Amino acid sequence: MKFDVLTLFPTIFQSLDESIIGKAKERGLIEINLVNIRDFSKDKHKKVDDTPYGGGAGMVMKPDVVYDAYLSVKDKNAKVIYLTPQGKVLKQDKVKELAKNEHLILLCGHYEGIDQRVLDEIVDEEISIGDYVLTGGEIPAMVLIDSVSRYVEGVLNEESIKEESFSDNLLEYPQYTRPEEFRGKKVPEVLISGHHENIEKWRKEQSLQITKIKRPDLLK
Ligand code: 4GY
Repeated sequence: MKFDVLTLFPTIFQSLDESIIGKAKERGLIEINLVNIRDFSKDKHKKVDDTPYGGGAGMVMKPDVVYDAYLSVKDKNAKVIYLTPQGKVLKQDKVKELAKNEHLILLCGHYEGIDQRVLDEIVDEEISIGDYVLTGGEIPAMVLIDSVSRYVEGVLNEESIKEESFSDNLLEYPQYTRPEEFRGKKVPEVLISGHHENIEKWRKEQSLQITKIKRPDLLK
């Protein structure tokens, strides 16, 4: 699966070189192509933003520069996503849906945002990662890449996929590792018993209880 990311701050995405997503890149399971929007400024000062018409604080990203960055990766089969608090709030079902795409183009705004005309011209879908305001779309784009990549074949081990579909729409049961006793607290007996049926039953119960207590809205 390929992600093209249009951004003024490509170095923000360096954390995607680590851990599971970094491995997935190395193994060629996903490709993350970072496109620096500034490279498409024709201005001698590499200007990418300007003051807003009608006045007001801050700067607006120029439509022509963003459009030329988009043209460099344009693909009729790709979906163009703009990360914005105005978008539909991202949920796991949507994450799974997005993972069916072979090619996504993620547009990251910064400052006061991007000129509306180029958004109207190129954006297929607006997505928000939650009801709060960030300084740019870069962190939301990384959230989308990370969550979607988990559904790309081979990125996670098959075990975790099975366990996840088993506990669909529930919160995870608690996990324990050695030592068997920590600050006077023992690991639940059933997990040491080796009785796989009982362990499965206990975990399912825990998932349900924890969901009831912490996120009852998920059960409705
Ligand atoms: N929340 N979910 C979000 C955001 C910042 C100015 C447009 C969010 O997705 N994006 O807060 N984005 C703004 C910053 C340009 C995006």
